[in-house]
Amino acid sequence: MSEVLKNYDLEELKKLDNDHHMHPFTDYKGLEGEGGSRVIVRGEGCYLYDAEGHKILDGMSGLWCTNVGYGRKELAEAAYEQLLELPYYNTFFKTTTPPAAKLAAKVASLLPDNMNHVFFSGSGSEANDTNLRLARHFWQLEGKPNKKIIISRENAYHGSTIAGASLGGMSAMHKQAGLEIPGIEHVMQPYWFGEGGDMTPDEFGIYAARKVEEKILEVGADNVAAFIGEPVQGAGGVIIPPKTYWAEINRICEQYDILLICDEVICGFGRTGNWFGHQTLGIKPDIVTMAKGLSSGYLPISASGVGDRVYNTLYEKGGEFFHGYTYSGHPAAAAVALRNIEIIEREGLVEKVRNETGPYLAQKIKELDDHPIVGETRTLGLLAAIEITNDKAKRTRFEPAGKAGTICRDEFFKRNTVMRACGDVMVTAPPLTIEKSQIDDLINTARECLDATAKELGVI
Ligand code: PXG
Repeated sequence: MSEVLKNYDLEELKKLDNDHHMHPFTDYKGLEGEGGSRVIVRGEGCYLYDAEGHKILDGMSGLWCTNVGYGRKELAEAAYEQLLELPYYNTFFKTTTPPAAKLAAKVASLLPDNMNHVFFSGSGSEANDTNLRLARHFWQLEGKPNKKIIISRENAYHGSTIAGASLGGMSAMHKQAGLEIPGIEHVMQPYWFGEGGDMTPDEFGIYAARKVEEKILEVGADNVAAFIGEPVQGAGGVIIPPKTYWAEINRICEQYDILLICDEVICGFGRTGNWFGHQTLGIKPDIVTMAKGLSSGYLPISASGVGDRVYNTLYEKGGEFFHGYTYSGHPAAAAVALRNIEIIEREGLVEKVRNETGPYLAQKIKELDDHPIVGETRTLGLLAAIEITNDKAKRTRFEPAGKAGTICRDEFFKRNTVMRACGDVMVTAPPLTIEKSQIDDLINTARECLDATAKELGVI
């Protein structure tokens, strides 16, 4: 880091930020009222350091993305070397660069056998825009131009661009921009704790999947291009579908000839104990969205994995695909992503999550089940959630919704630990390098925060 960036005056920095910086997903007046932003200045392993010198355990991997942890010198070197050699060139107009070509091949080798091509974008949102365009273009080329509708789920998160937010099922986002765009339909999410009622999880998994089938029958299979889903909904609250759900979705997509888009932006690159969530959950995707863990967030890059069925149609019948971004396959970002994948392989991080830290996190977080305000804990690999409830049997919430989660999140903040609140669900997704002793710290802090939350709510 340059000295200029190190020699900041904290108060001045906060003022500049407050006066000029519009943060994402932020209530501007509210942020100012709370004294502005926390200034993060450094990262190492699973820890962040703020400008006041606090050491913070990052239970969220930044925003679900720093899979190999912070402070990886070799990722900085990969960027530096590539920036010196060739900082930028595009991948349009019959050109490529060594990192882009190698990364495409590497990512394809990790994807299913029938998925051999990759389209690069800059972010998860852009990749999902790409996917929407790919799916509609595919069906036009197949002579079925009416197959345009994309079915998604309520409370899904697929990004913040117009297509990303439309594909997502966050009603607050839709309201602010008059979304969703035409041709997108939302059905029930497979969220047993919140919406499963008296059904067993397995019954509910089938029930929720059949909502997709009902929607297809309602709008007509001849009008449906694709179904999109996160293997496990991340931002929605680490919603791990019942075991029956994805098998039924596979069946439905096959039966009605609908493309299956798997949004692996959070679940990819080891998070669930396999390279991808679709492997862990037995999903058969035609298109896969990747971002975040692809480069561990060190530089922005995303990718769409494109299955042979879609690719071959574009190849045989498509002519030019009129789509692409200035930064598609950016050489420095691609070089970092390649080195990042190398680190994940070399350090056996996927296996570590599957065999060691994933099971350990599952075991430790289960110990919180006895807490008076915990309704359920659930994990898959290094994704975990704690449901805060005011009635364990009825699975109901404290009023008003979201208050308990906010209190609990603030308690974590006070203890220099990051866990995120999705409404009243506390979620964690630590770096894949996390050690068992750090998982102990995370869960011990969680118990303290739940105690403090229960006290503030007048429960204990
Ligand atoms: N798909 C999924 C499944 C995501 O989680 C995106 C697409 C969009 O990626 P980009 O790179 O365009 O942001 C995401 C991003 C949160 C939070 O608060 C989650 C995301 C982004 C910002 C905040 O949990 N996920």
